[in-house]
Amino acid sequence: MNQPVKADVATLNIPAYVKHQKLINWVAEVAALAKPDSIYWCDGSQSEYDHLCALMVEGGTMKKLNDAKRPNSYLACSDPSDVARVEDRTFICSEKKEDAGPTNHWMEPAVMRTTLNGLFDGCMRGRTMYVVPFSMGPLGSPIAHIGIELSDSPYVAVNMRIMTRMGKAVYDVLGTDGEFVPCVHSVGAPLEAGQKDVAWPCNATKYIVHFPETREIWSYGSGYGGNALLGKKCFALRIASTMGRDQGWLAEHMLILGVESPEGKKHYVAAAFPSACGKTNFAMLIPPKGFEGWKVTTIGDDIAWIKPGKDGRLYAINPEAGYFGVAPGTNTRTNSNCMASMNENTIFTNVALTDDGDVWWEGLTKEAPAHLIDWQGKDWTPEIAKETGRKAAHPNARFTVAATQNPVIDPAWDDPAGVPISAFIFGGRRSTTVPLVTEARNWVEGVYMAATMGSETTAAAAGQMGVVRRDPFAMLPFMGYNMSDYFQHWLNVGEKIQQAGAALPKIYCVNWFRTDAEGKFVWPGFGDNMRVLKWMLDRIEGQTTGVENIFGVSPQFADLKWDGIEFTQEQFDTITSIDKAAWETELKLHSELFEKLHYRLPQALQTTKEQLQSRLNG
Ligand code: TSX
Ligand code: MN
Repeated sequence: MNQPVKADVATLNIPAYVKHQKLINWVAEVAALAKPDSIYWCDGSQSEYDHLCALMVEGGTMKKLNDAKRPNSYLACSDPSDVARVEDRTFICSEKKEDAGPTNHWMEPAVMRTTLNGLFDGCMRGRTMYVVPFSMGPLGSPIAHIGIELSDSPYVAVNMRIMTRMGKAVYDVLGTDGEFVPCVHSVGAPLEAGQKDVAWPCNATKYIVHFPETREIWSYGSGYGGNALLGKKCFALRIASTMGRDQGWLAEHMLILGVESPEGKKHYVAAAFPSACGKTNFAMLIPPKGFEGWKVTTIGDDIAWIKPGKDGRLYAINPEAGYFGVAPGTNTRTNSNCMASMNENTIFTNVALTDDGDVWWEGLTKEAPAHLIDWQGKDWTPEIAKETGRKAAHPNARFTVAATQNPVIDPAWDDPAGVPISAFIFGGRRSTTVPLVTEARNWVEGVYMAATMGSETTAAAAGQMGVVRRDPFAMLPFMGYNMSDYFQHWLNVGEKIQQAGAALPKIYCVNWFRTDAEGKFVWPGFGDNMRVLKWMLDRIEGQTTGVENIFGVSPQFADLKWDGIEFTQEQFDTITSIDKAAWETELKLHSELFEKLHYRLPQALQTTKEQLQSRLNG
């Protein structure tokens, strides 16, 4: 043990089914640098998964939950310092700074490579390096892409098996010279000979680095979520967005859902919301009373890859194969489909442990259990919580679960061709100003809506509460290149669809979060979002008109189906009214954003803002 691995074929343990020399060379190179004790090539099998989980139970990283209550499920609790994505440690290392743009942290690639070479030198000593082959999207789909993650974290390996199509079948698609995105990950905690490991190794120094031109990802120091499961935010959004720009497609921070009417008319929509707006809940929505026979089904809850098809329309896949969702706040009322998904085969991270070996988090039940072990391993009681404000689960605690466990998974969720997108929805959490739903009159106006979308910060997010933060396309933390170039790319995609003579998806702006004078939410509840979805479908089918307002087309009270609830015209007015003074302020904030993004900002968006301003004045 503890002998540095030499980059020779003998110590690499290459399985016979790996026939890709460039890949083998790269694994050898990284091994020579990081110097793991051993290399393990993941095949993606159930027995391998079980074995790695058992290893982690033995090492203290995971606890096995009560098999009678939560079969084949585990709880992992992280180091208290390693609980979320680290945006200020996330870098886009394009050759030119302006290609990363003003919304990203940038460092010169050569400088960053020197830093990384230093950090990664010997960083896997005493550990196993896992070779994790994965496909983002259905294996072999023309919309899918392959990645290989090298990681010294078995927690990463097992989570990747749930979150992606992971396993040796990937090598069949890759062949001898197929393309893959190389992803290197280390927790940055080498072990000296005889040194005992900790439950959650990580490093105070963290780097989440993307090289968009060479399409590489290097991640150091964190074992958590988006920092470590590199297929997700790093690949499927940051790197894929640059691939999309170069190749004419879109990588978006969007859920995809199917809506089917009782008559069997079905449409797919993709929707972007910033964090803390309930994307996963929306993706698994249960239609309310009065909508019997309507069905909502899930394609994906977080990311969409969208490519033009031969007919010119846009087709979307979910590049992921699982959900890595926030647990707190999830319950049978907010998302009973999600709760059902988590009944078994689930990895929980940073939730609390009950005395009978199950899990609990804030918002799971009205009343907390009398005693728990909190996410930091300490005794927790409702009394202690009252005194200290300590949470049983970390607010960013997560579940990792396979998409196939979702009771409302869409039959086409794994279709390599993707599903045709009829509409894009952009939403935010706004207590004022932004009405319930508005349809853009054209593609450019829709892109404007998306570019200027904002959301009020909640307690869960860092910084002040209730401040509107601009989050263009909900992509601010996930953009792999210059935001203004990205706006232009969206405009270009729209032009191409029109040139192909295909129907453009409609674009909507929604806001479920308007409050009344007392600060209470006016919109009745989560399932009621179905009423808005139905109006969109009616619009797509040309069955309802709506009225024009200063920034688009909105429904009148009678245009929505109100069956099953009491909802008054007055309540409707409260959440659809457009306050001119508020919009004056809003437009100033749009101007601020545009000033920040002025370099290469598409003129069409400036013009749209001017038109909006003159309609407001007029
Ligand atoms: O997820 C949410 N969605 C999407 C659901 C399909 N949330 C939770 C956000 C935090 C993750 C929402 N919160 C939504 C929503 O549409 N709307 C609201 C605000 C709201 C909260 C409570 C009620 C209504 C609106 N009323 C009752 O629960 C009775
Ligand atoms: Mn997300």
